[in-house]
Amino acid sequence: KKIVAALAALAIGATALIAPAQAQDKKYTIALVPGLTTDGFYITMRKGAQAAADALGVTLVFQGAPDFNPVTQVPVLDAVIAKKPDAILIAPTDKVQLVEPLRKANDAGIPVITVDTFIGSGVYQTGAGDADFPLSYIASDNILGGEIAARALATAIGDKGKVYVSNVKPGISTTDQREVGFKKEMAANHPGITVLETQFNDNDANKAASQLQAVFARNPDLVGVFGANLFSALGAANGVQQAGQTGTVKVVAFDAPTSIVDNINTGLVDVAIAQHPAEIGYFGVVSAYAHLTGNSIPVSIGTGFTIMDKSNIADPNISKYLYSE
Ligand code: T6T
Repeated sequence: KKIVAALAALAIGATALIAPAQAQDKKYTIALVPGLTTDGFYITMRKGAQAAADALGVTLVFQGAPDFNPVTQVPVLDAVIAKKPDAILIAPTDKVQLVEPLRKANDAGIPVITVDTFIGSGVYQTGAGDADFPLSYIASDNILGGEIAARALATAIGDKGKVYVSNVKPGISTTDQREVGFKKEMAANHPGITVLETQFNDNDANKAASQLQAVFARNPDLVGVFGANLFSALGAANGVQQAGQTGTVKVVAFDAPTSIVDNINTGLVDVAIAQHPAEIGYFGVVSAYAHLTGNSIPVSIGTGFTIMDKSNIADPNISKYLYSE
């Protein structure tokens, strides 16, 4: 019996020794397809992904489209699939339109993890629905982010008056959820606030700025705006400035490009809600690697927020969450 037990222990020991060595021999390539390439949010995500890739000896390929649009993202994805990476991390630019293109990757045996945005309902590996095949979803809690934005804007405007959401376009999981969270919080806890119709800017800051001025022209008693992503927020803030309403029309911004610091310091933006995109990238690569080396991974990983305002923006523990350029 003892001999059998000893042999079994040896066998287990031997596998334990061999498995990591084999894993190290294989040089994995992981592709990261962002929502778009020229966005501080995804540039920062790439840095986090690269840090994990360096630590694990993985090759990271970063390939994306210049704008946030399924029409330009799908051909990039097709090109990435054709190169047969070991895994794909992707921020799908539409929760419906990216399902079939991503299924091609899955059918080709390439594991898919979505980062930042999701497809379908974002609840994966349930056996229900036709879009639950990705292995994991790694992102901010965007409903919560919208609620935080609503509370911040309510505080800034003394809990009363007209506000609206400057948003990208319907169908993007993240920004849809931020709007849902924002409206839910306003309806539940801020009866003195009227939320006007959402303005969709197609991720174009200039369009968001013009829309701010048009909404203000129709509603001279406008007191606040929630910019639901980086370009929506910067555009809305520029619109407030161009309308000569700095400090009168309050701005709560989702995302934290470096230019937000000036906007906060001059009082143009009251609060910025920074996501932690480097963490999303880091844990994306670690999760893909864990899966490729035979380990199970969480079906979802949530990353946090850092709330920035005039009182804390100079603190390095806060400003370290500003996005890279
Ligand atoms: O807000 C981020 C990201 O979370 C969203 O999905 C799309 O817009 C950003 O990239 C900011 O521009």
